[in-house]
Amino acid sequence: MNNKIIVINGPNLNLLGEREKEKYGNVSLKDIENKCVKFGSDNGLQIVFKQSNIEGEIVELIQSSRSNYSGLIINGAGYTHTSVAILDALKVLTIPIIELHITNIYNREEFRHKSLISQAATGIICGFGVEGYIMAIEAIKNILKK
Ligand code: CA2
Repeated sequence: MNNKIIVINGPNLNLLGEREKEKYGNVSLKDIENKCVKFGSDNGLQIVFKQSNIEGEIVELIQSSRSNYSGLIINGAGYTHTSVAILDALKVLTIPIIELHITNIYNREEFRHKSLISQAATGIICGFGVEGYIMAIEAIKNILKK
């Protein structure tokens, strides 16, 4: 175990804090990254933050996490509801995986109620706003401690 955690963010999350602030809050992805890195270092964990709008790039990030990380957090954004490729990539991993959503996907439109990637997740956090990122790091920290 190397205490490194990768946080993967899917499409459009690079726009956080710029649009739909009532839904997603007014902090940017960079603000969230800074908060996560700080929380990680206070807790003996190295946090590596990534974002991509491209499905194949997300698959590659997941594949390359296999031997380099002790845990993975993913906000698959729109791909959550559509991507068999991301599910298949996650299924290969043996490290803890937390699926994360800023909003509660179950009180939104019906097409968001189905997550394809949940099947590969150790646990799911959704609906707690951007604080969910810290909750997800804490969840992995507790799993790794066991
Ligand atoms: O609640 C979440 O974290 C979501 O993963 C966000 C996705 C959505 O498709 C999922 O159903 C739930 C959308 C990410 C779009 O991010 C934006 C951020 C700012 C402005 C516009 C879009």
